[in-house]
Amino acid sequence: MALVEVQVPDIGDFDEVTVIELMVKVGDTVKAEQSLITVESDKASMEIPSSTAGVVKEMRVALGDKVKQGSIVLVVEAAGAVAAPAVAPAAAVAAPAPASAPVAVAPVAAVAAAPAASGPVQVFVPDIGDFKDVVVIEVMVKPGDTIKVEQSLITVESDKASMEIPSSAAGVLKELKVKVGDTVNIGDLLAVLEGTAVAAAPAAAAVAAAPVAVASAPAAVQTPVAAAAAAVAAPAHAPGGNTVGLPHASPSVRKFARELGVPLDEVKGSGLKGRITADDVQTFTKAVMSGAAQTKAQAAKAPAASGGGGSELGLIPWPKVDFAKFGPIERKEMGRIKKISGANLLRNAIMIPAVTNHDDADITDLEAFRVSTNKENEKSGVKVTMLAFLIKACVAALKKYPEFNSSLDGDALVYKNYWHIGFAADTPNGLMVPVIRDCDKKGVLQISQEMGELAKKARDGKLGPAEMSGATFTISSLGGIGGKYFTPIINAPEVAILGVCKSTMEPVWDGKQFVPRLMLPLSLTWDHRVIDGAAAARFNAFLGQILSDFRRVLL
Ligand code: CAO
Repeated sequence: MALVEVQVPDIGDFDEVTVIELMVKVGDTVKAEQSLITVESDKASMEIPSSTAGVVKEMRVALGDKVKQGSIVLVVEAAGAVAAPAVAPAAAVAAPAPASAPVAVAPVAAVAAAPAASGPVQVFVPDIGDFKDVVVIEVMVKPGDTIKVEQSLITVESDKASMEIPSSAAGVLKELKVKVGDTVNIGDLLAVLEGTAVAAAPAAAAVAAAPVAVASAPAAVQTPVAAAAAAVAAPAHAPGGNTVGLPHASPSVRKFARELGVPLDEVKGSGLKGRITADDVQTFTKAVMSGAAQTKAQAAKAPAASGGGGSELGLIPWPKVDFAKFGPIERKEMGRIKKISGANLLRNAIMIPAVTNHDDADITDLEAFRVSTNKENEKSGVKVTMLAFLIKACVAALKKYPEFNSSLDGDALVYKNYWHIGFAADTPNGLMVPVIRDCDKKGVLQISQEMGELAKKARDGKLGPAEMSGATFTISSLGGIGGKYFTPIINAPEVAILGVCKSTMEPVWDGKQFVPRLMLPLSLTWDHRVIDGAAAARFNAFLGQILSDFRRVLL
């Protein structure tokens, strides 16, 4: 068995093209004519076929490599005599000429009928190789546009290749004779330009060259010629295309996307058959820049960052408003923490069937106790806060109703036999949730002290990841600020969160009369997949009982 070096055949006028896809690997058995790699220039993409059957022994190219005619793609251990054309690079080079025809034609393509001066200039579809009835899949210009020589006018696609058809003349586009979905053939009138036409003499020459090469190719290499043509043409970007799976877009759109760093496979195509157009790339870029959408890479960096544009949920797009139309504006990038917490909140708000129960707890006696404790402990420097009592009370309620201290894992519930309580802290950088561990084992004084330290660290931006992880339940207290009730968002994978607002003196009916009591508004949000409404009401009621008589914590 002979080792055969498979080379890049004649690829027309392109000096160098980039390898954008490897379709085989070492050890693969390839057939003669099977596509090996996809290469791309700024005007066309094509697959390079194997001229021989056999087993791939060595890859000589990698993604991103630049190759040109004669570059060795890979080494095949040839099966049988078919190796001949491949080992004879000269023949192989000569052979695939027609294959390169659509490629070679593209940049020099449309032949101007009127070669000079001003006035109307007709632009026709040039020689596009063996392809007939190719479909116009993209129109890149519109009447009124000023067109340069060799500027791409349309993209056409056969079942085997896609290529851009450039203009051979310069001028203002007066009339476009084709539209998306039309089929065109060599010689069809494509456009009429007004202006100084530039005859495409070299283009015409190049166009002519391709058939000449084909015509002059020796009969013996006609088969590989055809093979190469077919393989070049393989539907690299065909929607739902066979082996390839590349996004469906023209080479210039690919180039445009590459320049912007846009992951084409994440762009939704609005063109014919879902083809991605330059406008789609622009729209995608704008959406990412405005924060309305995220690339998969961004989502991976901020793990919870999903649901950016809502497109995956089938939602209508986020409204795009030019606020400057209505008055002066100032645009400021959000900070990193806000972006991350925003993405988490969005996911949790969307994904969790959450319900919020509101209730009031009578903390008159507890507040009196807290105030007296703080007076007694004035010298210790540790101030006991209402939140510390709430943490202890919640631990008691979580122990009584363990599903509130659980997490969903598929169809199972994970009950945690530890009680780490997170508390929302308002910081200059945004919302953070430090976690106090093992609150069941700590007294109110120790919890108050740790809370003070963690809140300071949060505000100073010094919280480590370990200090923000592992919570089993979270409390969000706006008590120091104000408000009555709110609907906190669950901090997944926890299944419930308690929101607390400012306590106020209220007249409470004691059965005989109204008496002034200090009432603390509670808002408990819970995951309805895990918790039932009755359980939530019981949890709140129990919490209220503890807060109104804290001795119950001991029971
Ligand atoms: N009712 C009435 N007064 C309350 C109260 C309540 N429920 N809770 C606290 N207070 C009082 C305190 O007693 C304190 O008063 P004094 O200064 O007279 O003693 C004052 O309000 C300030 O308390 P604080 O907010 O500094 O302390 P805290 O322990 O209650 O809270 C912390 C600490 C870190 C939770 C808080 O500073 C904070 O960041 N809260 C915001 C949390 C938040 O943003 N939640 C929303 C998340 S959803 O977007």
